[in-house]
Amino acid sequence: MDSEHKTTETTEMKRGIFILFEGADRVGKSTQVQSLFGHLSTTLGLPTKQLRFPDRTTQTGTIINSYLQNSTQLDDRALHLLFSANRWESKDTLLKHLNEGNSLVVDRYSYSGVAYSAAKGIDFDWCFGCEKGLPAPDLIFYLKMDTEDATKRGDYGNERYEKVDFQKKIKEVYESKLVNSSWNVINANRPIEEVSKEINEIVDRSIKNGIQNKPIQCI
Ligand code: Z5A
Ligand code: MG
Repeated sequence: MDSEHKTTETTEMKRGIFILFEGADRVGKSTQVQSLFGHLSTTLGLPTKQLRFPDRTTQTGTIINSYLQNSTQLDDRALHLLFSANRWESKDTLLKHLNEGNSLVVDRYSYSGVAYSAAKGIDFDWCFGCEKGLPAPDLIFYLKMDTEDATKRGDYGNERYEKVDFQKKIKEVYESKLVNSSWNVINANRPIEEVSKEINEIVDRSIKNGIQNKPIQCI
C-alpha cells in the first residue's frame, strides 16, 4: 500500500466498516481477525477495533463461559437467548464505534449463534428471530475447510462443542442456510499468509468501491 492510497482511504472514511469472520471451530477465524486488524490499522492507517463474541467479560458472558467449559448445565434455548443477549448488550457500543469512524473486525456474531443452536435441532427461524434488528456486518468472511482437517489443528477438543459429528452439523447449517452470495467464502485450508492476502485484497477492493459510504444496515 503506497502512502497516497493510505491518506486517501483514511480521509474518505466517514464511518467505520464492520467486518465479520464466521465458520466452524478451528478454521482460523481468530488468526485472520488478528491479521486483518494489523492490515487495517497499520497498513491502511484506519482506526480499528477488534471484538469477539461471546464477550466472556460481561455477566451473560460469564454464564456462557462456564457453560462452554462444561461446568454449568443450561436449557438449549435459554443458552441461545444468553448468546443473543450477549450481542444485544453490545449493540450501542458497536454502533458508537462505527459512527465515530472506527472499523470493527469481529470474531463470530449472530450467524455463529444460529448455526450452533440450529445444529442442536432448535428451529432455525426461532434462532434467527432473536438476531433481527442487530447491526449487520458490511463484509462477512466465511472460512471454509473440511471438519477432519480442522480437528487436527491446535487445542481441538477442550470445549463442549469440539466434537467432529457436531462440527459437521454446524458446517451443514452454515453452508445450506446461512452463507449466501453476499458472503465471501474463503478456502481456509491454506497457509495463513495466503488466506490473509486474499482477505486483504477483498477488503481493499471493498473500501475502494465505497462500502463505507452505505448506511449501516440491520440484520
Ligand atoms: N458460540 C455459540 O454457540 N453461539 C454463539 O452465539 C457464539 C458462539 C457467538 C466459543 O467460541 C464457542 O461459542 C464456539 C461457538 C460457540 N464453540 N466452541 N467450542 P470461540 O470463538 O471463543 O472459540 P475459539 O476458542 O476462538 O476457537 P475457534 O473460534 O473455534 O478457533 P478459530 O478462531 O477459528 O481458529 P484459530 O484460533 O485462529 O486457530 C486454531 C489453530 O489453528 C491455532 O493453533 C492456529 O495457529 C492454527 N491455524 C490458524 N490458521 C491456520 C492455517 N491457515 N493453517 C494452519 N494452522 C492454522
Ligand atoms: Mg477463535
